[in-house]
Amino acid sequence: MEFENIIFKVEDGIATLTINRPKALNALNKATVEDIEKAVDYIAESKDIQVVIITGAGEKSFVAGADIKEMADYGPAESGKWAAYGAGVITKIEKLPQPVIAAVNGFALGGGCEISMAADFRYCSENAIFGQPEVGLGIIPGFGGTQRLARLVGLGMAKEIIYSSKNIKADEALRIGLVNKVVPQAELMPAAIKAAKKIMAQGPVAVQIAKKAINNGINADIITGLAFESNVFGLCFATADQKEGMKAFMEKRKPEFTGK
Ligand code: CO8
Repeated sequence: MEFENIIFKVEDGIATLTINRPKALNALNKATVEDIEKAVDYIAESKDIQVVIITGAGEKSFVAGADIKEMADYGPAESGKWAAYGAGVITKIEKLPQPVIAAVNGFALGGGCEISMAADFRYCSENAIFGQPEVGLGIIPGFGGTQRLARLVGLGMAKEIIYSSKNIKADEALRIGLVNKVVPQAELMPAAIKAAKKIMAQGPVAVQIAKKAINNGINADIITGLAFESNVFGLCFATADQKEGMKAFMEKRKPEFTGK
């Protein structure tokens, strides 16, 4: 696969998608979002990829938002179309069957914060800065920020961040639950890979079913979510991994999962 604005590699079951426009602090122009979509579509069909890590090139920025220069002269129709397309690609990331970790290595502003929030969880470097600065540009978050931020950090916190274009530094991001871990820049990718490997040591089918149950439930009422959980809990017992996982427990050994 050929890409212009991302670096995509797969190694030992881990796909790393690096957004790579460092001169523009990895801002998302259309060509970059198209690259991301192509890689995400590939990942969704892959049987070899078990975990995905999304990061940005360089040590300054994860993604500094949608490309302001590209959209500055848009009218309502064009900008609405762009927002719907970008939001759709970001939702594809959220819906990937595999767990996705965002390794946020610097600015995660606007569309950058929004991409990171579509991951299952976020680790960041000490210099990371999160924010939704759109209202300062006379627009609002358009790649899912008004929806996902409130779900992640609560209504009041999300409203303050969005209404005031407030920058959230790494330590505050950790305090409000936007990231799970803050590490020095050099330790960011090793920490994300370590988290990926810990996930890969579990039953792969079970991990993907758990992701589906959590994501379906968060967007539904609890009764619907619990019903979905019971149904897919039952499905786990149709897998070889369930037989192996429980047998290994009883035989006091490590399970050897096959992902079937
Ligand atoms: N778009 C385009 N170019 C950018 C962007 C961006 N979002 N961010 C940085 N760049 C470019 C700069 O223009 C500059 O380019 P050049 O050297 O050619 O002038 C280069 O990157 C380096 O940036 P700075 O010189 O500004 O670097 P600083 O270290 O001084 O500042 C900041 C870093 C604070 C990150 C600053 O660049 C900044 O504020 N960037 C914009 C952040 C922002 O407002 N992001 C939100 C964008 S809007 C958005 O994401 C909406 C998403 C939904 C879209 C819906 C579509 C309709």
